[in-house]
Amino acid sequence: MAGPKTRKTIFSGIQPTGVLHLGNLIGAISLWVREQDKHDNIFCVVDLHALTIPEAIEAKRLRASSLDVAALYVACGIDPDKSIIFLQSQVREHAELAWILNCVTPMGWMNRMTQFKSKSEGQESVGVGLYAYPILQAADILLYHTDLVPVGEDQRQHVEITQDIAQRFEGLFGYHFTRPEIMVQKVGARVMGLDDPEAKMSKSSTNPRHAIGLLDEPAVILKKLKSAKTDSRTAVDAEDPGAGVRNLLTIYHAFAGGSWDEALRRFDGQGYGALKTGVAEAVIAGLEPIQRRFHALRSEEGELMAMLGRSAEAAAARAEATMRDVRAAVGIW
Ligand code: AQP
Repeated sequence: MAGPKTRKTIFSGIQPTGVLHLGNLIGAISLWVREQDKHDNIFCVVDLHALTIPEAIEAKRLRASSLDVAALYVACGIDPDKSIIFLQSQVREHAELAWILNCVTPMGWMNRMTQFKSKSEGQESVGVGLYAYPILQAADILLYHTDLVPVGEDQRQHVEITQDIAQRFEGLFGYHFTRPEIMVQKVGARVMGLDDPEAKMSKSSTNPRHAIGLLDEPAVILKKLKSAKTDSRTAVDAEDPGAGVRNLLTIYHAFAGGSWDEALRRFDGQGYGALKTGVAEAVIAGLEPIQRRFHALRSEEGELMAMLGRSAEAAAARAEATMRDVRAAVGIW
């Protein structure tokens, strides 16, 4: 019989809906890397979630995009010997638990989800999958009896509803899921768009100057940062940086290391041109080894697939153990 857990279980994932950007790296992946030696880690490429906006994904590219994201996890520093890295669609229990949780989650709870409101805006037809997105996410998290969910600030509402769903399920069926807690970065939990410091940096923006992709070339990174929106002032005021400048300092801080105060002091009084060049230099230097490792990993697709296959087996064994009890609790086979 398994003894009590000695380490907390971490679960998190990213949708393979496009090239990952600095928000994904700073808000999520770098937090996973920082924490991975302390915990029992499970990192997923959530390709089933990517299906929730079918218009936005290129079906033919989705399999390749999922491998890109998995390779980026490793290239950014997730160690497959310390962490389970797998593709969500390879562990069928995610969809099975999501269905069961769909049946116990009140629609009123889903109607409050702000991400659904923003992602469904402007869509001609909205699929039921997008509406139920947080329930699939709850299934991902609960399946592994996750203690901590390291994500960007935008995911707080989804982790909270996961706790509510777990509580409701226990009330109905008497089965106890571990209640997950959110874990966010102190600085960088919400990286903003370079073109609009009031909007979250996102993969789905159509403005080419909005986000820095993790695979962007140095010249592209410099160009995007040079065009980043700041404000009508000309020099950095560490006491009161505007939203755009604060965002650039957040990006710098993530790559330069050190404290937030050091990042502020480093550019205090300097012109915005110098700030943008300094941030670009730090980003280019930080992304260079990631890009090198990524291309090496992608050139050995067989090895990448084999690693993902082993990890999917490890994840499936854990997911199946949970599902045996869940099926019995709800009375299905
Ligand atoms: N701008 C951000 N700042 C900090 N963290 C962020 N994350 C996303 N954007 C930022 C975090 O990255 C993880 C992966 O997110 P996702 O792709 O699964 O979903 P998302 O939040 O919808 O991400 P995007 O990039 O905005 O993609 P699209 O445009 O496809 O929706 C999560 O931990 C998220 O918090």
